[in-house]
Amino acid sequence: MPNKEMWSEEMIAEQIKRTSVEQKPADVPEVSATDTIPDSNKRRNFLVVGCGDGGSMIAQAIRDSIPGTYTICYNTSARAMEKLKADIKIVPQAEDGSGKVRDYSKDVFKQGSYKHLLGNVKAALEHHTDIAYILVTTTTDGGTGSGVSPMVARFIADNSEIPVIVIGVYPALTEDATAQFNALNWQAEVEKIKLPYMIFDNGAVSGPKSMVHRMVNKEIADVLKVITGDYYGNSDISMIDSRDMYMLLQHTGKRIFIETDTDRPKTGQSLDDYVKNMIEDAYQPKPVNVKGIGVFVKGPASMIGSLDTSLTEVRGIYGDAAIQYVHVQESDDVQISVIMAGCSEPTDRLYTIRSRYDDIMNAQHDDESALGDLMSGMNNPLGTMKKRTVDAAEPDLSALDI
Ligand SMILES: Nc1nc2c(ncn2[C@@H]2O[C@H](COP(=O)(O)OP(=O)(O)OP(=O)(O)O)[C@@H](O)[C@H]2O)c(=O)[nH]1
Ligand SMILES: [Mg+2]
Repeated sequence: MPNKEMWSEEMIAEQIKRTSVEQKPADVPEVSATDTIPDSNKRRNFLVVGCGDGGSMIAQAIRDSIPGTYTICYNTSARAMEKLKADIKIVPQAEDGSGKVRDYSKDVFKQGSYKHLLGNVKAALEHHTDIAYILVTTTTDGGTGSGVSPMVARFIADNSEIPVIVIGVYPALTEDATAQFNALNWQAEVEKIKLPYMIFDNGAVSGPKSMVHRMVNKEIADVLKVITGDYYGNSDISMIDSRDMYMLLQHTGKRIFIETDTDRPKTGQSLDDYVKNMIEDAYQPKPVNVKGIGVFVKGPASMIGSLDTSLTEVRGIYGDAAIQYVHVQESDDVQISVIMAGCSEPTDRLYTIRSRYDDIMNAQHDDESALGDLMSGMNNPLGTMKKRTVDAAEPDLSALDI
């Protein structure tokens, strides 16, 4: 009987195959099965890379709400980062904001920040081997986060093996034309980098800015718990495990819409109706052309027994998904969630951004200066003054005596 050290690769492969189907002959030493059978009850932790002010605040909100999250925040403004809670903060020296210019932010990043960022991402992945997804969070209408986030996400995805998801927030329609312009440019770049992404929307909430930010950030952290496994555990009824989640998020990819709620469906209310309401109320543009759906239902036996998880009506409206995973779990508390992946761009919302931009720009008139008319026929009452000569070599310090 060979001991483990003497096994050939073929023997190990054979043994892994056996353990994965749980056939363990008594005379062969046991090989840990954790590599072959993913533990579905394991948390799927995040490394979050926050870009810019808003993106870093979102990273912080996720960190506050989901234990096990590791955050790296990148910003061009050090002031905003002072109070921020993050595991790593990266601020390029001598920078102070981007002035809402996306290209400026990209240039700064390309000049060297990318090396610091990647070094820190790699170190984090080495120390935290339980990280399942990397999230790149950003607002889409400033300069810093909007400018760098697509290239940051692509760059990390190209240099690590962990799946990357981009999370962006569209601006409220009350933001200026530059904001609307930046958001459309961000959207175009995010489609170009071909990574899965989620969109949240400051325009979906009305109220004072700080409140809107807080609510949207909280919502982002909340729906992400559907991915980590915070909300759903093992179930002997029907299970979405880590591989299913990966297929939905990464393989189906494109735009991903996730929504979750804790209300119990009203008596007689169908799951279709419940999910339609959830989509209406989301702080995200509605899903379009859905290709993959994950349905999660957790609740008492009386509730889960009466809900039809096929979502025929929802699929009729938002896209008849080619693949559907279902999780049903008996539990005292209620949690109902959907993941809709493979969505097309949220075209309707993008049109509102464009028309807001047009409205502002069309309202801008370059008023002709009336000064020429006002001053015609006037002469200086003091007569013509001699032009003062300035000595370029010697500064005029006279003003300092005042
Ligand atoms: N949801 C949300 N939106 C925010 C937050 N902070 C700022 N915003 C919004 O994000 C937009 C862009 O602002 P910032 O995130 O500060 O932009 P930035 O990436 O730092 O880029 P610059 O400041 O232009 O260099 C504005 O419309 C803000 O109202 C936040 O914490 N959450
Ligand atoms: Mg900023």
